[in-house]
Amino acid sequence: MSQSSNGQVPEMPASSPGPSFDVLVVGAGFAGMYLLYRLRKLGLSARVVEAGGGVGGTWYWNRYPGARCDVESMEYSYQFSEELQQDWVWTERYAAQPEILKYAEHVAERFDLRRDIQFETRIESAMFDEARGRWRIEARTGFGDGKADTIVFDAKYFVMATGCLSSANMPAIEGIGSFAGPTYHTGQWPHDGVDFTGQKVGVIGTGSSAVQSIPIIAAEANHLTVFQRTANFAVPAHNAPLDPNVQAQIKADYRDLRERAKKNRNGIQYVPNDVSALEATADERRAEFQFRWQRGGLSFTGSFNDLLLDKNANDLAGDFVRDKIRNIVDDPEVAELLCPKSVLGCKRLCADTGYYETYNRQNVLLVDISNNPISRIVAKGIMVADRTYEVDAIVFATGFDAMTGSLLKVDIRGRSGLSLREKWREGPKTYLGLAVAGFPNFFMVTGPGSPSVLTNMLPTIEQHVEWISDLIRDAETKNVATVEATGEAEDDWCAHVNDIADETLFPTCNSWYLGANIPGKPRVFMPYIGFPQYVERCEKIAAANYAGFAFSRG
Ligand code: NA7
Repeated sequence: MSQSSNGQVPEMPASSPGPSFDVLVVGAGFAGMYLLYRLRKLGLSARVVEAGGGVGGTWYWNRYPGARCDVESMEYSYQFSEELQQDWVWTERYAAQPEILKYAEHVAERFDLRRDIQFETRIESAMFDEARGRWRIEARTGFGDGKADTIVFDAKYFVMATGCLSSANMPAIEGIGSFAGPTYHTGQWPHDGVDFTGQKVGVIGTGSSAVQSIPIIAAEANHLTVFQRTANFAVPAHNAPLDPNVQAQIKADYRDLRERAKKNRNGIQYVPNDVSALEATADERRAEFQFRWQRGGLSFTGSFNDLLLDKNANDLAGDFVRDKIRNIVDDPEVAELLCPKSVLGCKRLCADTGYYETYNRQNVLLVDISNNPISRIVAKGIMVADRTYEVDAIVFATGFDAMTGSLLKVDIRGRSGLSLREKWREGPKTYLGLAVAGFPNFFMVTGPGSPSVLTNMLPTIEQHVEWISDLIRDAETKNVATVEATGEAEDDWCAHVNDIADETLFPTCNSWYLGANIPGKPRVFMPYIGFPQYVERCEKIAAANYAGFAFSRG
C-alpha cells in the first residue's frame, strides 16, 4: 500500500499529544455547531476547531454584496429544536447573508456552544495512530497576527464538518500579481465591506455569486465589466419581506412543512409536477413554466418530471427561459450572449434579483470570453486577446474547489499512513458520503457521495449529524475501539451514486458537481441524487447494525 507522495509510510511523530477529546470536529458552520450540540447530549467531550473568527461557516466568509440563500428562510433553518424554530423570526422570503450569520450566532449563544469552539485555528493534518486507536491532529493558530503556533490534539473520533463550498477557486491567470488595484474573491469578502462608488470594476464569472452581486455592484460602481465564460440559467427569486401571517401559519404546523420537504428529491418543500414536458401540450407547458417563473425560485426545475432526465424536455424549459432573457434585455446581441446553451439545472440554477435587467444599464459591459479566455491581467486591467479592459478593482466570482477542496486541504492519513489525497487521486470514494474505508473513526458531514449540494443543506446536515452521532453512541455503548467503512461497501456505494447520476442529464455539463471547474481535478459526479432515497438507505443500514461498517474491539 503506497501511503505518501514519496511512497514512504510516514512515522507517527514521537511528541506527546496535547488536549485530548472524545471527538474533534473541524468547522463551526451549521454542521459543526449541531454536531457539538449532539455530542454534548451524549456526554462526550468535544472540541470544534474553526479557521474563521466566528461561527457560520460559508455565511461567515461569503459576505459579497447581495449574498443571499436561494432556499427560503423558513426552510433554511434548523428543525432539531422546536423552541428555536418557533422563536426565531425571519424577515425576508430568502434571507440575506447578515441575517443568516445573525441566526448562526444566535444558535451559538442559545446553546452555549462557543466555550467548546476554538476559533482562528486551522487544522493542517490528521493522522490515525493505529497503536493507540486515536487520531493525532495538528493545527496552526495565530496565523492572523504572525505569532504562529502549533497545537496537537488527540481524539478518538475525527469529523470534518468543513462544508462543500468553502475552498475558494482563484484561477491561475497570468499577471494577477501585477494588477495595480485591489482584487476580491466573493467567497473571501472583506468583513468591513467594499465601497465601489466611482470605480471601474471587473467581475470574472457568472455563477450564483456573480448573479447575486452584479446588480448591486453595477448600481454602485461608475462602470462594470462582466467577463462571462459560460452563460448560466437564472430564474427570478422574487424575494420580498416575509409576511408575518405566512410565518405564523407555517409555525403553527412547522412539522408538516418539514415532512413534506423531506419527501422531495432536494429536501425542499414545493409541489413537483409529475407530468412529462414532452407529453404536455404547448399551452400547458407555457402555463406551467410561467406559473413557476412567477412564483420564483429553484422549484422551476420541478415544472415537469423529465427536465433533468431527457434533453428534449430540458430544451423546452431552456427555450422558455431564453425567451424571457430576450424579452428583458434590450440589446439583442447582449441578450444572445446571455442565453445559456447548456442544460438547464445541470449547473446549479441561479435565483436572481434584477440580474438580466442589469445589462440594460449604460454603465455595464458584457465581455464574452467563451472562445477567447482572459489572456492576462496587467496593471491597469484585464486583457482578452490583445484588448485591455481598464478596471480599478477586480472581483473573482470564480467559485470553489467544491466538495473535496476543504477535505483535501488537510493532510488526512488513515491506517498505515494511507493518505486521503492519494486514495482520492482518481476521485473521491466514500461510503454514504460519510465515511472512508481505511480511515477508522473518521466521518465527514455532507461529504462527496451524499446528497448535500443538491438539497437544502440544513436538513441534510441535521440528518448526517444525527446519523453520525447515533453511530458513535452505538460504538461507545458497545465499547468499540474502531468503526470504519468496509472497502466493499464503499465500492458498492460509489457505483450506486454513479448509476443514479448516469440516468440523468447531470453528468453532461462542465459543472463543479463533476469537478470540471478545477483544472486537473478528476471528473467524477460527486453528489448523490435523491434525498428521500438516501435517508431511507441510511436508516436501513443503521437498523442492520450498521451494515457496511467493520467494528473492532481493540
Ligand atoms: P460557480 O457557480 O462555480 O461560478 C463560478 C463562475 O466563475 C462561473 O461562471 C465560471 O465559469 C467562472 N470561472 C471560473 N474560473 C474562471 C476563469 N478562469 N475564467 C473565467 N471565468 C471563470 O461559483 P459561485 O460562487 O457563483 O457559486 C457556487 C455555489 O454557491 C452556487 O452554486 C450556490 O450553490 C452557492 P464556467 O461556468 O466554469 O465556465
